[in-house]
Amino acid sequence: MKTEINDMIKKLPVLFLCVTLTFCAKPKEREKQKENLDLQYIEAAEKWTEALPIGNGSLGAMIYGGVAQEHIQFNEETLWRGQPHDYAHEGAGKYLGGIRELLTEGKQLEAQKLAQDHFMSDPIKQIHYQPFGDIYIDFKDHDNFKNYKRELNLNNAVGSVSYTVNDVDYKREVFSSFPDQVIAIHLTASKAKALNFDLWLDAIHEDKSVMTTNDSQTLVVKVKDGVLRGVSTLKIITDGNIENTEGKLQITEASKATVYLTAATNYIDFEDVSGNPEKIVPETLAKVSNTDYEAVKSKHIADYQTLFNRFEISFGDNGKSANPTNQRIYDFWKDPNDPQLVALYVEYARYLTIASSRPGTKPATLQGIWNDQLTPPWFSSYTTNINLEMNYWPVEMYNLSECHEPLFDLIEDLSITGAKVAKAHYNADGWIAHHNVDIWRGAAPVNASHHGIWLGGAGWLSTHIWEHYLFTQDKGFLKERYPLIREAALFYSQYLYKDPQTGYLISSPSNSPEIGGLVAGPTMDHQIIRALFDITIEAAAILGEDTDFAAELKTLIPQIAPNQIGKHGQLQEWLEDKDDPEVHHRHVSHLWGVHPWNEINYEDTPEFMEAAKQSLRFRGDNGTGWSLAWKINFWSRFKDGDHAYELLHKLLSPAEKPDGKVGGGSYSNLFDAHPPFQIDGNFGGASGILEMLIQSQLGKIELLPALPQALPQGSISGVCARGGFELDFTWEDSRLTGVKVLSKAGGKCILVYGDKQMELETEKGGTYSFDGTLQSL
Ligand code: FUC
Repeated sequence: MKTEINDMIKKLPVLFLCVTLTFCAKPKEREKQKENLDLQYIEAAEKWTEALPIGNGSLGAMIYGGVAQEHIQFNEETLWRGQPHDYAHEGAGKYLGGIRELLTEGKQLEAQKLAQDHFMSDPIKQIHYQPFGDIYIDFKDHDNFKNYKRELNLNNAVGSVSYTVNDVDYKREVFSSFPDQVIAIHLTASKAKALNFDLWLDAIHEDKSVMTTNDSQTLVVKVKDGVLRGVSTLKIITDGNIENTEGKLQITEASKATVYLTAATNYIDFEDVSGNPEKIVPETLAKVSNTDYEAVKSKHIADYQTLFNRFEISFGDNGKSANPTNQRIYDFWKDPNDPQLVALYVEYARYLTIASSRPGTKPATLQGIWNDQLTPPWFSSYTTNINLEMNYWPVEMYNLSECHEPLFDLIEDLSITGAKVAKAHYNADGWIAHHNVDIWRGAAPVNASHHGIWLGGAGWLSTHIWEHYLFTQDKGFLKERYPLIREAALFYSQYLYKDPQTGYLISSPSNSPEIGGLVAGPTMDHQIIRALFDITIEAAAILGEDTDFAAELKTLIPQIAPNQIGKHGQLQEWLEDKDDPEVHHRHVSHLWGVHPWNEINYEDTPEFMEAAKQSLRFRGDNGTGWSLAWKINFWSRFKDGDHAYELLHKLLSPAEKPDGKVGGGSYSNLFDAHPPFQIDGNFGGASGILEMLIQSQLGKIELLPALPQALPQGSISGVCARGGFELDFTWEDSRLTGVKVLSKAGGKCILVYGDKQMELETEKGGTYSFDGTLQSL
């Protein structure tokens, strides 16, 4: 008895501590549920899109996981072709009036020609993001192996490869550390001195050199047609012997070895290339090279988990999560009944955000930070007529708000280069960006006039600043970045053109991305400009600034060409009623007002909602990866979760099907396939899944607005809503069972579930719990 009491007493403080911790736990301290969050394979990667990505925002790598030879292809985000350059075309503005007149007269081809000859970026093309280098590790006599496993663990952002040769277990771990700015590779063998390998660096650049010392190698690359050079050094620490043999580090009789690699370029910003990678690289390595591997790993995991562990999502696990990821993608195509894969897709997008977009880094490109080609698809740059923004759709919702910052820094750069373009091309103040941007922050219209002259860039990007404010309620942030919004609005206020035919203010010349050529007055632009004017007015009022300018914008809004319903019952894509229901183009730009924006919604404009749905039906259910992803978001806003899930089914199906068909879907490493690989679909798809579960665009938080039948049970926690709220909620049998709201900023919170609505005044830091009928607990 005494012992039992003693035991109880011993346990008491522990129990008490647990209770206290649970009660006090802020969402960021939440322990991550141990759901299987591994991407896992029983074979090495053969293709790049089978390799597994790691990244710390700037330093990324793709791990192939070969047995006889490991190949780790790596990138550093500032290695691009080209040089500081002002792409504005001096004198272009002289032709603006002529282009507009030709469009008004219906002479589209002449307008496009005039624009092509005199109005385009100088030069007409932007430039490419570059791969950096390759790490190779050759293992002797490892051809006969068993128990092979290759994994990427999303819980700690560590990739690993393990297998057995002659009863010796070999293991590699690879990660990219944000705190230490290195890629770390750790190799072990279960038997002493069994580790023997050659290690070296290489690159596919023509201009490259490799220098080897006792325990390190340095790769220097120079880009073609440009001023940037990259320096990368790896250093090995091992209990075995190291020899420099024919330019390779030969390691023999080791039990363990750690390789640290870092890389840098001379890029400082879009105007300055005076950086000194020869100094940065050894300094970075010196800080880490005497540190024990386990310490570097722990620091990496702790840093990563401060971001990753804020959020959890689960739809249950029907046992398929034990299967290799490539098999799961294939099985999902046959039968989309693997709810855990849907949760994994969201968590993977969060992983990719953290890996490609950390404060202080550049935003995620079309491929994040991962690229192995000297001439990658679409330059692996920033396409702003959908792709760049899509990369950031889920970032606030899935609780990675600070990872949004690189986008705001890019907007800051564009406000400088885009101001020159505004002057040179439109004789206007403020700033503008067209459909493509590169690391030199080119903002002028590129490629061809029929799609390059698209005027939505500055407006759409600026809405991200407002969204960040809505989610965080951070007025300091709004004050700091508000000038970007105001200067974009200033541009449009001067650029809008009174259509001689309709009398409306229209956007001309422009384009409905990337369909129908150069036109006067595409619907999307007007939606974007209205949204921008609205948020400028609201932000100015919050900050107590720019009263006169806000009043001017208020008078402009009703003059802008409105949304219109056409003869097929569709939302018109253009000023004229000329939509062709047979055209199944991947872009669905005129539905911008449904998602990501909200001027078209069931409450205020149900008839436009129906028309938009009609347009989406005409466009059909096929598309490139990002197009499928956008359609998931649309169908969620249309509150048709089952239709949204049909699109998700396509997005989560193999990009390369066994029947030889290649289409929008997922590669075996779960990278989105346009095809080719584009990361936007990963982020857009995750956003679409979240939009099925929670929407907050109309000043209310709607729970399970578009829950598909395929996801009847689940839980989500740490998901964010506009107004500064963070929510945890659960559902069973397709019905809400409970919800908890954390109010980060105080103020009114309106919760909606089905036909129930609940309104409460919250206090900053307060938490509020409800049952499935929204009754307070
Ligand atoms: C736009 C899209 C293409 C592709 C490219 C990067 O031009 O129309 O589908 O995603 O961006």
